[in-house]
Amino acid sequence: MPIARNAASVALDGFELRTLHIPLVSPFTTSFGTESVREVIVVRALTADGDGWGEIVTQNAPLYSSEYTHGAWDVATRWLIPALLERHTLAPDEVAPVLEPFIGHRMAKAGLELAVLDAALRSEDRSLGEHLGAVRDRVPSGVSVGIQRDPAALVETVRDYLDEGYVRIKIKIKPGRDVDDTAAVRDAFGAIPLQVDANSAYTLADAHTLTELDRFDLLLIEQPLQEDDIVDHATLARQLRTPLCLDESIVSSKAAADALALGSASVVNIKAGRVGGYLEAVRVHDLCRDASVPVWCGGMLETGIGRAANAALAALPGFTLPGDVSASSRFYARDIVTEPAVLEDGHVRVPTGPGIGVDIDRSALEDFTVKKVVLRR
Ligand code: SMG
Ligand code: MG
Repeated sequence: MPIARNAASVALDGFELRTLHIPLVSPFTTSFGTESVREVIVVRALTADGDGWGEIVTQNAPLYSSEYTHGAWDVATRWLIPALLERHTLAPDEVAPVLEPFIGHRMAKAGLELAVLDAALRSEDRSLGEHLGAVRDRVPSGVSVGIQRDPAALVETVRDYLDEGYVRIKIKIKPGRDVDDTAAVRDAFGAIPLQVDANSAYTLADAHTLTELDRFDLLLIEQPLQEDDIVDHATLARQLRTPLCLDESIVSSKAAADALALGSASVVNIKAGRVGGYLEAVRVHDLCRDASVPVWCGGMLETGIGRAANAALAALPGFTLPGDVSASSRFYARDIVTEPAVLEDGHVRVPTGPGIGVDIDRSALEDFTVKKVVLRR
């Protein structure tokens, strides 16, 4: 089946940006901190043919990566949006080249690109899944479990997610909360599909601790070392029996190619925000698929906008491992789309409607908005 990845140009009138504060159903703790409220930027592309929606997946603080919400707002309003508005018409695949002179800020760029892509696809009555090359109508759903009070509490939290039907468990680890937490989950639930994510909390000097995890037959260890520790990750990978997966380090398809060439990873977590957009995410997918490297779709606690887009991305053929594409209810009691992602038999459905395939719940959007600006041509 030929994959059509060109979408029509849109006549851009402007962009609306909103910062939202959405409460989480429970605090989410990683090796770098705890979050109770999701601070996120929602992007609305205003075009002659209708609106398009995107999401900038930064966190409130620059702890996962160097990007953070206030910084993304600043660079988007001061530099990125003005550059895009210089163009009268714009195709989705022109967004990245127009923004390319501005270094970094990939999450901000990705959110803007998604809004333009959504507007273009809606105007053509085509779905994002069809556009990206989805081959499945639903994707297996894994869940990312934050660090809990103690291993016993972790077991109870994991039990609830397994009861809901999640098909793969990922637990967050950090020094001092690694081997015992993993052992507790293995002891309680046997051979479930299980993986761990360190969010860069270790150094090569901790290799002895990380090799202890080999005995748990994990699917993978995600991002044990720092973002730019690409050589150290290769050194560590040679010492581990468990597959090493990179998240933070894979900031582009070039970074992915470099990591694979060096042997720094044998699995790749693909996040559109981290690599600068869904179109670049497809390029990471394509090169990993060519190299027979399995990939899976990561998450950034997306609202219904990014969650729908992630389901479409995760339906591409190279996504052979369950992703962090969970039900909206994993994080939110109230989402900002009218049909939030739900778990059905351990899977999330790939939306089939035009564009991202979900509609915005305008009253929820208003209720969570703490800041708003409209920039027009
Ligand atoms: O959206 O399900 C989700 C979150 C998945 O653990 C998750 N994301 O490093 O993979 C990761 C983290 C990044 C966000 S931590 C605040
Ligand atoms: Mg991760």
